[in-house]
Amino acid sequence: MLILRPSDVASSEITPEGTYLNRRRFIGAMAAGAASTLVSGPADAAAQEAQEKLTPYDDVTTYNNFYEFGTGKDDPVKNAHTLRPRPWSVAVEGHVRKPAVYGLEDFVKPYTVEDRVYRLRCVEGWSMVIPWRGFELRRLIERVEPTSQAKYVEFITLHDPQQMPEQRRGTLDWPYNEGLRMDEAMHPLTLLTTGLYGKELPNQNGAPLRLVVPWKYGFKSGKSIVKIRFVEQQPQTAWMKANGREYGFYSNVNPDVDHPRWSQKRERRIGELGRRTTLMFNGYGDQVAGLYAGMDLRRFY
Ligand SMILES: Nc1nc2c(c(=O)[nH]1)N[C@H]1C(S)=C(S)[C@@H](COP(=O)(O)O)O[C@H]1N2
Ligand SMILES: [Mo]
Repeated sequence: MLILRPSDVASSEITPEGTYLNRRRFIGAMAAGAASTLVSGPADAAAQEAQEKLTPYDDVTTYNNFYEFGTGKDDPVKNAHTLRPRPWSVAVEGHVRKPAVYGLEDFVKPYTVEDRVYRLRCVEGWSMVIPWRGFELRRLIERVEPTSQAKYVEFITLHDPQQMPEQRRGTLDWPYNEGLRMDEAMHPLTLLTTGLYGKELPNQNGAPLRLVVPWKYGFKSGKSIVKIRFVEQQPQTAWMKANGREYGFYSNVNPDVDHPRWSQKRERRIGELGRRTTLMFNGYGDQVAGLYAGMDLRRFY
């Protein structure tokens, strides 16, 4: 039997956007555990905390990548009203002892954490800082009891051209899918999110359930997930199928491995002028570098 730990942040404490930069809240988040911190290590903690402001809600929800609604940054906010995020169910299948179709309410509430502030680094060279509401994916994984054959987890987005009109076109091989190695999926930083800035996820951000893996490029964070499949072989993802030379399975943020068409050394933080240095593993190296010990990250990009 799993021990459920309800969020220790009461809903009455949820801070409205704009007041998030209260220094004490950030210190509180750090004390609560390494996994919930924005910063990568004690040495640069104070500096990072001072420098990294949350990306304004209006930018987070109007400048998006969600190709099911078009390829322009402002297409998702204009077009995603056709998505119906409720009711919603998620099928969990493959190498698990307890396959199931879950309604969102089945497990979300007791596991929910608020205010997980993560950087999101798009492979295109822009980034944001977003406070998520969600739950650690490992809670769901523990619940469905994967067998020893489960080596990878695949995440599959809704496939319904009525709700996602761009799926009538061949922009990608629909449905959008992504994947993680089992240890990456079990990492406490890996979230299934249901909200941001203390509110339900807007459709354009991947309502009602969206993966967030902060040390990887943004495209690994699949939106509007309807299926989670435990598999033995590394899945082919939508982006690998579109261009496997440019988009690998791991896709860890890595300033030393350029995209074939551009450098990944720097990034533009949305809302800021100028560029910042991109950090190895997006700044989460202290927590995740161990997952890749001994791996050639140029080969496994
Ligand atoms: N289903 C789906 N998920 C997706 C995408 C997409 O096109 N379809 N785009 C990805 C990319 S490239 C990025 S950078 C992030 C963007 O998330 P945001 O719009 O919430 O900032 O979502 C990712 N998840
Ligand atoms: Mo992206």
